[in-house]
Amino acid sequence: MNKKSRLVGVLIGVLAGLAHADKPVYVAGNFNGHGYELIPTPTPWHLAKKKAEEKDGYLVVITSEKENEFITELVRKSTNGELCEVWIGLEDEKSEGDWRWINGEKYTYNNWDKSNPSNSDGAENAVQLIKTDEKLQWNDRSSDRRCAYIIEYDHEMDSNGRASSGKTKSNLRSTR
Ligand SMILES: [Ca+2]
Ligand SMILES: [Ca+2]
Repeated sequence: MNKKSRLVGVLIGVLAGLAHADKPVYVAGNFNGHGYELIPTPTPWHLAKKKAEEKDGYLVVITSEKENEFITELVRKSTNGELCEVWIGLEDEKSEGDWRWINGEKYTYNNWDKSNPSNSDGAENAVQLIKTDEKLQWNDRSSDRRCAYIIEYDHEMDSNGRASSGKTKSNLRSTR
């Protein structure tokens, strides 16, 4: 093996090591005219909700199988093929078992894990995605837990993969 191929071998080893990192990284994408970004910073549910609102978005609302598939792929992309815990915008804080999407959309589609919602210790009122049999399914969890989260926007992300909020868009339009 010459020097160059040894170097290539080392580089491949380093890249393979990185590929096994299971911590999520930032990713963004568009689906059905909406933008989505996965924020990897472990964050309690209420703070994640607030951060999404500050960016003129909301914690992701999943209302169809197709949207669920898109979200699953987004999470895989963020973690090099793995699946991880991620907050979504569903809660039953006001009334136990009365699940509500935070953007007011009707709760009809669901993707609960078979042993959830469990409301364990009477204190699980926010919903996270969890890995079950290579799938992502829903689990109610204490909102104090720190998880990555997905922000959804009612418009697509810009070509740089950044959040292009309504505000930013109109700013761009007014820029000559
Ligand atoms: Ca509950
Ligand atoms: Ca639970």
